[in-house]
Amino acid sequence: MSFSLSEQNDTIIALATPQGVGAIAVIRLSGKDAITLTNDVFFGKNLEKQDSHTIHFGTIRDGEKIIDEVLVSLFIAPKSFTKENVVEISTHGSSYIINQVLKLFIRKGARPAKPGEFTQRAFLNGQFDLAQAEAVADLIHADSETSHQAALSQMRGGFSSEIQELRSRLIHFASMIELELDFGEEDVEFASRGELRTLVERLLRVVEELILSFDLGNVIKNGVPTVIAGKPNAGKSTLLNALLNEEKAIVSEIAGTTRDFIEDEINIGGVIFRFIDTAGLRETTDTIEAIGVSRTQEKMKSASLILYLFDLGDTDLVEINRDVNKLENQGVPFLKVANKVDKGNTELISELKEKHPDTIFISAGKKENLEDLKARILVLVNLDKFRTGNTVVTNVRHYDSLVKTRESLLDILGGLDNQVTNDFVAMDIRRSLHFLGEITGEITTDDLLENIFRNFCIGK
Ligand SMILES: Nc1nc2c(ncn2[C@@H]2O[C@H](COP(=O)(O)OP(=O)(O)OP(=O)(O)O)[C@@H](O)[C@H]2O)c(=O)[nH]1
Ligand SMILES: [Mg+2]
Repeated sequence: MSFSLSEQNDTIIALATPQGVGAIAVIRLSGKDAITLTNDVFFGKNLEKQDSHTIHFGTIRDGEKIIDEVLVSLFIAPKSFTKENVVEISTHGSSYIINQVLKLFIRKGARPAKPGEFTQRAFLNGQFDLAQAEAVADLIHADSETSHQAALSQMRGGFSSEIQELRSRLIHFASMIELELDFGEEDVEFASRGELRTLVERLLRVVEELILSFDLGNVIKNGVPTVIAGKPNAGKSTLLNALLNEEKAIVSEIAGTTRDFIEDEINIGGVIFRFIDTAGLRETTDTIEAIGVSRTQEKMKSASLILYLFDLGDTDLVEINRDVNKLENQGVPFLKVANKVDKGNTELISELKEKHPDTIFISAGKKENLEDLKARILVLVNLDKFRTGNTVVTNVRHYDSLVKTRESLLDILGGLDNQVTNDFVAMDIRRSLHFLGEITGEITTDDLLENIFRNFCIGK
């Protein structure tokens, strides 16, 4: 464990709001002496005689010197985030005041909190399980509506309760089989192998679904990788700039302007997209441009979405059909985007409307129809499944444990198929239980805990 038991008894203190100047700052204390220590330096009501969940106005003083007028909120154990006594002091948000208050408390016996120590105490005191504790960190770092939703639902335990229920059913089987082992040579069967197989298969389905959701979870956290691809001069860089509302990429009438890829994030309807502008696709003898083209092809393979952009004035149906065919074979979802609609070309436009009715006509240069394009992008990535509250795994640690769980579950099934002896089945079940338990924190190692809480910021 990263903290010794005696450290667990300390009263810890940290700034809970961001560093820097703000209208107010909140300093948080947690521990047995949180209220006594505060009462010592607070001039106002006697805090030790007040109810939990009350707020009190007064001054913080260092001897005779008034440091600030403050509001003190009291949370008496166990009705607090950490389940310990917690005091939150709202001061004015100057770094001078904050430092004076922190120093004063540390002189009186509080200890500066380590990163994540508040959340770790909450976990150790049974406020929530490990998956939920990690969700607290994800929630703080969530910067879009969808990633916020994912973290929130995980913090509320949606993810853990599913795992816990399945795990407890498996524990039942484990104990039955252990019991059989106790009977040694006798031919008894407490645990029906048929039922065990059914349960393991069900578990496998859930675990596999969670593993699959990791891709979606990743996308939610890091943005949907979206590649803008097409011939040189199609207007790819112009489109990136128009979506970003800034002149990020160089635009010119020279074909082959963009050589390396350029990327940036755009929030569309609460979902973060990572747009990647690429080198135009063409056969080229220029070495550097050729490297750019091969990078484009790599980016296209790993994209979640491709915007296939073409210049209405510089292509024909034969070429479009050929490109669309290639894209269909690649298997990455794509949108057909016809650019430079402001320049016309009525013939090709009407051909497209007939043969490719799903084409979107835009003018990147004049910023026309971009809202339509955004709406179509959102439909294509379809995150609705997630919005309705389905469980999404966003955490690499959970993902690892799930993959290991899957392996050991498959081992149980393999063992049943090959009619291995009970002790082998029991061993595989124990392994599955171990990995499932790793996710919720029923099974933890010192390294694991330290790793998780190290990623928190101080004050959390
Ligand atoms: N009329 C018109 N011109 C446009 C439009 N979009 C882009 N252009 C022009 O097309 C030319 C090429 O634009 P870019 O954005 O550099 O094209 P690109 O696809 O990034 O080209 P490469 O980087 O060479 O692959 C520039 O002169 C743009 O001003 C549009 O919607 N209408
Ligand atoms: Mg370009």
